[in-house]
Amino acid sequence: MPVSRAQSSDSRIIAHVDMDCFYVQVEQRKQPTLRGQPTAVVQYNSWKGGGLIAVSYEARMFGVKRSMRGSEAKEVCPEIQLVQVPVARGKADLSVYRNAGSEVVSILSRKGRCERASIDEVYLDLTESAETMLAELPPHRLESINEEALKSHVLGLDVQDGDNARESVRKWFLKSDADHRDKLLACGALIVSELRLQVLEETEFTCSAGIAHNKMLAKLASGMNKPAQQTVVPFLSVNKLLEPLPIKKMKQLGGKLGTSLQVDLGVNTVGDLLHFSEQKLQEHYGINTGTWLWNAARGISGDEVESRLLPKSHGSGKTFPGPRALKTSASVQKWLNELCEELSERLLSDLEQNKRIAHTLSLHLNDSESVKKFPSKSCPIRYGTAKIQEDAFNLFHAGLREYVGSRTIKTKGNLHHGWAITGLSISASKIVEIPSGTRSISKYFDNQVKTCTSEKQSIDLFTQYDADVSYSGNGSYLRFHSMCPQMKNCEEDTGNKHFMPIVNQDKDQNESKDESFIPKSIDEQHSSFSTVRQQQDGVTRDILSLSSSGAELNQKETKIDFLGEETEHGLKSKEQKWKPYKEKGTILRYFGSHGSCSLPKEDHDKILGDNKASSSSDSKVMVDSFFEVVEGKLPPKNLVPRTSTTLSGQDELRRTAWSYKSDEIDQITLNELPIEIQAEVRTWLRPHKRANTMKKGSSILDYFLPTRNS
Ligand code: DCP
Repeated sequence: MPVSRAQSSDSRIIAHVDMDCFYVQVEQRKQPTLRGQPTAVVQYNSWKGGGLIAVSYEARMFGVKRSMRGSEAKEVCPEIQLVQVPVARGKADLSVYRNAGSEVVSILSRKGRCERASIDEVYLDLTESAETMLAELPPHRLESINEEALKSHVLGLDVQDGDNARESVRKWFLKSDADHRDKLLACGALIVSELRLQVLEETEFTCSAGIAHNKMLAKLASGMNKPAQQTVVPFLSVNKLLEPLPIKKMKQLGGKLGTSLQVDLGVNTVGDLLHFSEQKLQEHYGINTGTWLWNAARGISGDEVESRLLPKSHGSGKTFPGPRALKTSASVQKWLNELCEELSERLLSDLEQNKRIAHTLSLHLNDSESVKKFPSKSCPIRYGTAKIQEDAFNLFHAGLREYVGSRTIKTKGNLHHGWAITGLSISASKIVEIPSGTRSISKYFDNQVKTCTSEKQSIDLFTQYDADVSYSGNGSYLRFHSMCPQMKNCEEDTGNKHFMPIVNQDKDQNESKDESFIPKSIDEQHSSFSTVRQQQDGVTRDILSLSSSGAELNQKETKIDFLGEETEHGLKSKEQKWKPYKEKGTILRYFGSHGSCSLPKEDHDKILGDNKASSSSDSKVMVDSFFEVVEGKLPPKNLVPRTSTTLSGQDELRRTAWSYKSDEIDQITLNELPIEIQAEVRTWLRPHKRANTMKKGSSILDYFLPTRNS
């Protein structure tokens, strides 16, 4: 149901930019010989030449439509060029189009808040830029108006033919006594025309745009004059635009609500809707929807342009029409595996490029042969292809149980009666950015790693992390667990019990739970996340856990059985546990292992000298040494300040390992910590000057560990 939002101002300048026959343009850029030719992009399924999903404007002139199949298109336009969508994993691979969309977004976002609405659509809030332009160099003081802007369609302008139209538009731009809102719109139109030119220059793509005072009107306008044109909606022309509009063309009215307006109230156009009072509409559709409808009919909409350059979710799906419907668990699993592999790649690339993680995995299925709806299911996401595949398949079974009732379900390729999957899609949503704090900490230490790597070891040694992160009110808890390969054997058995609450999407039962999975910080591109419920100090917590790259790590994690059973895969032996205190000091361990990273075992032993010569485990040596440094057990001679000028070989090793100075650390990072912690970290990072006060339960540890009562 639409949500009514108060309109903050009727002077906002909002643009909606929509790429023209987008997939075709992407293909034409790849193959320039296709430019100017009737072209269409067809689906992977080649039956009857494949279904058309994008049609060039040249082909449209021949009557080619998106609803056609390739063979039909050939009939109406024999010279049409049909380009097949790229294929990967036996299905359409849209990454080339997605990436092309991102190129455009990066250009459009230069002038204002930018919301990526789909693969080829963007909303822009240009209010500030337009106001600045109006204040500093309003259109009527411009020496000339660019040609692209002069080609604008300004609704309500009375124009007859091409030349006059351009002259009328010029006058409209230059009108110095225009209404303030129109002046702002004129500025917005100029800005959009320049942006569109930049898009063309930098990407070779054309786009069309609508410029208005809100999103709803801008979106309606952008499609009015395509391709490669823009349409402006002055305030006084809103009614003229809306009144004749078929009701179903309005955003959010294409479905049941629009049908109800037609059937129940006899409303066929937006103009018809104007005859109903707000109260009447509220009586029919409730207070909120009633008000929304009343406003929409008058072009009033308070929807804000959200600041979002990246997609809200990632999804991968495939349809299996008619005889290709999936009827066995094995076939569903095969395709789920393909879809999950793609999803996993996209999640990792999002993590790598944008430092974002998703929280919810959802499975949607369609059985078009049945009237019964296949229930959508979701659960917290665990990163790593194998885990996503496993979880997705378990979601399928959870859905299937519900769908077919209590009958026994066989899972090994046996034919099932009573279901046929015609659509399968898996998605990852609730995507959040990882907070910057530890990003900058990591960046700092990454630099250290790179520095020391060139001297000592490969950076690859440090690409694996295992971290648990949970949020517990002000007692933020961050758990970083860094693993050099030689430390793997020291993995603690945390006793983590992974529970994957399967959420019935339709009921969204566990939605609120996900909030507790908000990570405080994580930064590692090859990492893998999972939500786990951990029993600690007698308290059960939901924790997002980050482990090294995906499937490979399954063997050292407790596996989840969706159907309630819990199985253990290669859990570490009890002897390999960390000491309890050390288990908790994971941020210290994180720093510690980075500090230690430059040191091969023998060097470590050298540094540790008598103190740790008899240690039994390489990794334990490193970690213990770090903790002993932190606890002030090691003599300060091991902590040589970076400023040392003449270094012996041993000193050189120490310098690389331990001499972090607070003034070399990104101040933003420190400033993000609570005041009392900042002071302590600074002291901590100058170990040679540090007083011997670090104890168990010190404030830095308190900060990074869960509070006892949380
Ligand atoms: N698309 C798709 N399947 C659909 C609709 C669209 O795969 N049923 C893809 C192909 C389109 C792209 O999304 O190129 C953008 O969709 P649009 O609806 O914006 O259509 P176009 O950009 O192709 O054309 P137009 O210029 O009319 O916007």
